[in-house]
Amino acid sequence: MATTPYLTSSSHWGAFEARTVDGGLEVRPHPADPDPSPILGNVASAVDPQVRILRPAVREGWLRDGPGPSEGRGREPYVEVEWDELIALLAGELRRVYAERGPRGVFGGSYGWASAGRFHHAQSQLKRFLTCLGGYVSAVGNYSYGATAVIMPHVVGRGVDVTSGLTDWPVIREHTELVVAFGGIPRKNTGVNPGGVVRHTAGEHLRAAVEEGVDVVTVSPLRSDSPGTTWLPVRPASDVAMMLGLMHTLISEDRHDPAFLARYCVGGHELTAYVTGRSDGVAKSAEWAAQRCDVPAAEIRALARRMAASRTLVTVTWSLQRTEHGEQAPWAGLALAAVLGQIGLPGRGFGHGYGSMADVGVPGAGVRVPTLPQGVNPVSEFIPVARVADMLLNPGAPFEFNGQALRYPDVGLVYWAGGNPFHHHQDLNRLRRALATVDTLVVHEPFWTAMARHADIVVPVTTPLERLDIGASRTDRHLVPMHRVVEPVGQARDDHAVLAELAGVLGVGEQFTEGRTADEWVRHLYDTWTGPVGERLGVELPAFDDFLASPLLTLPAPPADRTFLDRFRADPDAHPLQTPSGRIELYSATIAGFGYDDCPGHPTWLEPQEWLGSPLAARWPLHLIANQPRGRLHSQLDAGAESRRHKVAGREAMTMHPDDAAERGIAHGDVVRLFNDRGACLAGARLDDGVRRGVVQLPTGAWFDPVGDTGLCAHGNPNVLTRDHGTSRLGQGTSGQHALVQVERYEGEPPPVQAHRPPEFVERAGE
Ligand SMILES: Nc1nc2c(c(=O)[nH]1)N[C@H]1C(S)=C(S)[C@@H](COP(=O)(O)OP(=O)(O)OC[C@H]3O[C@@H](n4cnc5c(=O)[nH]c(N)nc54)[C@H](O)[C@@H]3O)O[C@H]1N2
Ligand SMILES: Nc1nc2c(c(=O)[nH]1)N[C@H]1C(S)=C(S)[C@@H](COP(=O)(O)OP(=O)(O)OC[C@H]3O[C@@H](n4cnc5c(=O)[nH]c(N)nc54)[C@H](O)[C@@H]3O)O[C@H]1N2
Ligand SMILES: [Mo]
Repeated sequence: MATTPYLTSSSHWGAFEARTVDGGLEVRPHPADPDPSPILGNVASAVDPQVRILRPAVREGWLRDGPGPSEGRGREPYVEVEWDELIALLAGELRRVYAERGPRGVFGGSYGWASAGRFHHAQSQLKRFLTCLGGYVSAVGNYSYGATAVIMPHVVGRGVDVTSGLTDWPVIREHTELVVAFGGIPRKNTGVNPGGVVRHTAGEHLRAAVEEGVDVVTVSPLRSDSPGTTWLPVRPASDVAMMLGLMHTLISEDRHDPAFLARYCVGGHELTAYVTGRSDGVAKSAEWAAQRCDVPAAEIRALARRMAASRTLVTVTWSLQRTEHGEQAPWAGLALAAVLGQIGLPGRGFGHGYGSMADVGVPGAGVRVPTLPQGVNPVSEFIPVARVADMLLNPGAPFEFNGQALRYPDVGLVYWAGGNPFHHHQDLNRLRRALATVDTLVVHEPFWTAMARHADIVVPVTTPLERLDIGASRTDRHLVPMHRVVEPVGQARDDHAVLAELAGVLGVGEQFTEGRTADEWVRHLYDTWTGPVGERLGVELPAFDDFLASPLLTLPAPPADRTFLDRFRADPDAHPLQTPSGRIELYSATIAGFGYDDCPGHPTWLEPQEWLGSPLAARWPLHLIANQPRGRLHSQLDAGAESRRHKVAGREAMTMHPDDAAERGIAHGDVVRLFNDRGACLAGARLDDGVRRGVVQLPTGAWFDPVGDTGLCAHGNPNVLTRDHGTSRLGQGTSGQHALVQVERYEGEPPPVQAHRPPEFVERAGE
């Protein structure tokens, strides 16, 4: 047997070691990881030629007719070409678009997680390249916490990071008595963070906290989000109503902390007037809340009393803000903690994202990590990232964002590297129509994802297993050498190599590469990092070759004793927040001044269009939760063993309550159809009484598999069903976590899943 030695590498779900045995890949967790993610089970599929793009390819119609809007995207076959031809075609098209439209005609927003590795980070490479060419239209924010990222700077100021600067797990274990967790603390998500963590500790902290007696009350439609104590199966999208009901009990029973509100907050008065109904005539009582959230009023009252009597942490998962009016849940959660008066005390107060990411509550080394400089993009036009289809369908149209009145840019060329919009975006049938409008769509991908299958120019690129890099994350204290474990699959090249060659042809080669090869860049990034960081930390960091020869580099441990907003609590005059008032803004005059009815000046209950309380529920009686998949990261390595293990009947698993299934004649293992006005998808049925009645759960990430032009996805991608609508005019984040749907048993022979097979290839016309 030809066996290579194990070499280290890394992923967003953790570091690992890999070797080849007779050409096949064997992967095992990094020895330093006490709690490796099961998602490592997918890594071996990264080199599977069945799902890899093996050669450069061009859409038949684009090759024949040249650039222009086309319904052929996602429908026509591909012509495989030589690299030289691909580079010439792409360089020619970039030259044309930059000459005819200028940099404002190129969209380089290119959102997505790509792979771990600091130098070969696809977005950084692409943005640096497009900046060399004169710039590009960019995208701001992210899909993860787009609403939070916009609202929280108004509420607690720019200097406070509510997604990673939170109270550390050891402080929670020592001080917290009661956690009220809206969205739970889902263990399934704690393997992941951007760049990866080498030593996973969040899951163990969570388990130990519960074992040591921290009482976690999980407010969620899914029992699996709970670490094990009390489960309150809330109606989806009603959390803000429940939070207001809790605040009402606290205030009306005088269990709140008016002194805290007066000293540390502005807007306590407006909030109280709203909660009690003085301002709008509607008291947000426990009964009022119960009608919306389906948690009985007596339980809401009892919980509020316990919260006031305990050292209480209120946490909100990020999922709650990936919904219509998503700004309200984190804002109301923070307001609830403020009404309790416990913010800034150890183990008490507010958290946002425990169980959303591996590094929440786990401090990093507090130093920057090596990064490829992207240069300064001279183009100021941008979109909020989740408004991409709106931009393509409505160039020039006005839109609002965080107090600004803007217009959508008019782009002709869309260049994507390191993301999968057919994973992350909503209303995928609409996205197809949007992508049909552009002149040219360029996609760099290792795999034949739906995004690659909609591209005009398909650029086959390597995965991290095929290149040398540095694994590191802003919020970890370990760096891992990422070795070249295998040769490039097929004719794949590194993103960097392709862009470097294009840059050369387009006359900006020196600017892009600075005369370094990829490996020289990796060494350069490391060498220029060690000096200042070593000095700052007061340690001697190893030379690059010694780093490469080691399993990992560990930076000194910071104290894990952070308490969110403790300095502010200790002295708000000496440590004011960077808000207009210097205080927590429970009422924001700035936000109120924008005049948005979908995001008023204080946390407000705003009914979404799609929830079980809306008129639409008569037609679409089930609330879909489209959350993160347990068995993979997003759509990455969907064909891998761990991802497939969670599928049912060869399709993504949809989980529903046995009684909802029985009403529809659905049995475990059946193929089902989920549908609404926007589209439909097939899935495999899983029955579980840990799903609240009236709710179905279908995670994101099954590779989109459109069946002709029927609007049906054969594989189970929930984004055919979700609505492409901003959270509000303030944040314009994605609201893809929720949708109303109906589900039925699929009768007859279901269309086969084609997503993991390559597209159709043809010879060039005339050959
Ligand atoms: N309905 C619904 N939709 C959602 C969400 C939800 O809750 N519900 N959640 C949203 C969230 S939080 C997020 S973060 C997004 C995630 O959305 P994405 O980040 O777009 O999803 P990924 O599947 O990680 O896509 C990364 C792509 O990059 C490719 N890739 C990997 N390495 C490389 C490389 O080195 N070079 C290149 N060129 N490509 C590479 C992968 O093969 C993959 O296709 O999805 C969002 N979408
Ligand atoms: N295994 C795995 N882990 C991941 C990822 C992955 O793809 N796979 N992606 C990573 C990324 S990019 C991100 S941004 C984070 C996202 O982290 P989150 O946004 O926290 O993750 P989700 O799984 O989408 O949602 C968490 C839970 O919220 C619950 N929920 C949904 N709607 C409601 C509601 O209206 N009310 C209440 N109370 N609960 C609700 C759902 O039951 C769901 O399981 O996860 C990260 N971790
Ligand atoms: Mo995310």
